[in-house]
Amino acid sequence: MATPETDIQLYLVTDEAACLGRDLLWVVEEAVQGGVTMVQLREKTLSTRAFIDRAKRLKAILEPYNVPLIINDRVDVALAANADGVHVGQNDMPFELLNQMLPPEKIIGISVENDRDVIEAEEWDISYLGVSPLFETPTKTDTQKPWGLDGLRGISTQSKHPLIAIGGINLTNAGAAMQNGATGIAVVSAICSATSPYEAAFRLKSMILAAKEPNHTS
Ligand code: TZP
Ligand code: MG
Repeated sequence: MATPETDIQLYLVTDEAACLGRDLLWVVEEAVQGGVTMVQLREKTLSTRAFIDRAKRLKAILEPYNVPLIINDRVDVALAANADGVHVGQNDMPFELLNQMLPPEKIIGISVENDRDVIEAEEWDISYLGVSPLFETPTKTDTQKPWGLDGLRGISTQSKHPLIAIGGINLTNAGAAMQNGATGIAVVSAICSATSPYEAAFRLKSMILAAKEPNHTS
């Protein structure tokens, strides 16, 4: 497992429907220019071939910015597109198998939805935990109970892994997530559905950086 060169900070998870008819690759590039530091390609309906094709095109866009590309669920697609890593949930490829299948330099992220998931993941050499969902969100509804800020703080006292909070995060609560133990945040709609994905990413990134300042008070 690899650690990303820099902190994950602002992680964009893609959702074509959330892009409101705009080109997904355009949305992602705008967001990266605004400050996104990692991108996850999350496709639930594409054929394998179309998924690989999209991943390759996204990789070519992200490479000049030195922004890693993570593939949701599909280790085969990640390997075929030479992506930088894979993100899995609790019903996807188990960590031990993923770890055997991926070269050691690849990033592995895992979603945790309850305390047992967190404890189990402590044993594993992974790049980050996705704290999922932090808040309730219409973007993904097949989840367990949201962690909330108290739950996030609890994980941060317990886990050695970087914590990336995801679910219902936007400009109104990104700062609170950071102040309650997140090392970074992941968003879908706050960027994909924003009028300006560039502007949304820029503002979210500014909040994250402000919350990371040692004498930050608010
Ligand atoms: N995993 C947990 S919540 C979620 C995913 C992919 C969706 C987050 O979407 P949004 O729009 O940022 O709430
Ligand atoms: Mg999954």
